Amino acid sequence: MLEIDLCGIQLKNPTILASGVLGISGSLLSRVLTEGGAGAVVTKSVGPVRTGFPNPTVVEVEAGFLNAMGLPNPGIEEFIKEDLIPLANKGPIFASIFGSDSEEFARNARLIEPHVQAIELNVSCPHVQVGQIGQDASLTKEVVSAVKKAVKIPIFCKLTPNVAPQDLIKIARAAQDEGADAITAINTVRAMAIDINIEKPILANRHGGLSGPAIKPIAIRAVYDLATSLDIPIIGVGGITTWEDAVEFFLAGASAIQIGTGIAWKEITIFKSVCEGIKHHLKRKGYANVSDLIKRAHRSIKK
Ligand code: RRO
Repeated sequence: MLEIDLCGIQLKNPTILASGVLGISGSLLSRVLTEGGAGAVVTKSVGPVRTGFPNPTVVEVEAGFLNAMGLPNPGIEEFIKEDLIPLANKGPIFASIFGSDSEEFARNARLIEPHVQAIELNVSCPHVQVGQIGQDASLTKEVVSAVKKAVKIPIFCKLTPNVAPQDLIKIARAAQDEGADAITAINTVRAMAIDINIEKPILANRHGGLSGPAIKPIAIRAVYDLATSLDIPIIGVGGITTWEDAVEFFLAGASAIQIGTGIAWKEITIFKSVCEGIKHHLKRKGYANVSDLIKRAHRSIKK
């Protein structure tokens, strides 16, 4: 009932660990698949070595978290050796990669391809320069095209909400035209918090990305709008903490969903509880599987 086929990859359920949360080590990725019950996991974004931004890098705000980690990672070669090789394709593992240009993206994709089932292109971090690629349709096109030529496994392009709504669709179409197999929507929302006592921004980087329940309606809007004009699957992400949230994403047009901050909100077994809730909902509604829900909220405008 919950099994899905995502770009030719069989998942036991439609819940996926979002990049950046717990995907920092092989053992945590493995725990999310087994103990957590996720259908697949996405790694932390990896690419050239980066130490990340100084602390504070995370702050809890109303209904969410604000982060400016700054893409900290040990470098793609080290991550493959330390974390992916020991996992030896234990479950559907998707690699989130970044680079400063299309060649670097393609090189990183080639390096990681043997160790994962799909690649998610992070062109959308809201507070680092490389995240600006995803704000521009032609730069996004170049990256997707280069990676598509470099690897055979499916590629997902993760988009930023930090663009005008019409540009979000243009950028997604550009990715689809160059052969992206799916779109992941959305990365975090550019935001800020200020400490009223020290009278300065709380994050050392000043700006950060907002995640958690606060951004769910923005993500729902993005998925809904994208579903009106794309032919490829959309992976919905942004503020999911309950099965009801997941169902809302399917109705908007998502074929699968990712959970990230929801783990901090609840616990690692959130994937299992969301799946249980979806299953009961499908039964109650008399649906056979998740695909019966996908895009149903569009039916009044699309007959
Ligand atoms: O590492 C980060 O600061 C980060 C990344 Br790569 C991203 O894609 N989104 C985000 O909110 N933070």
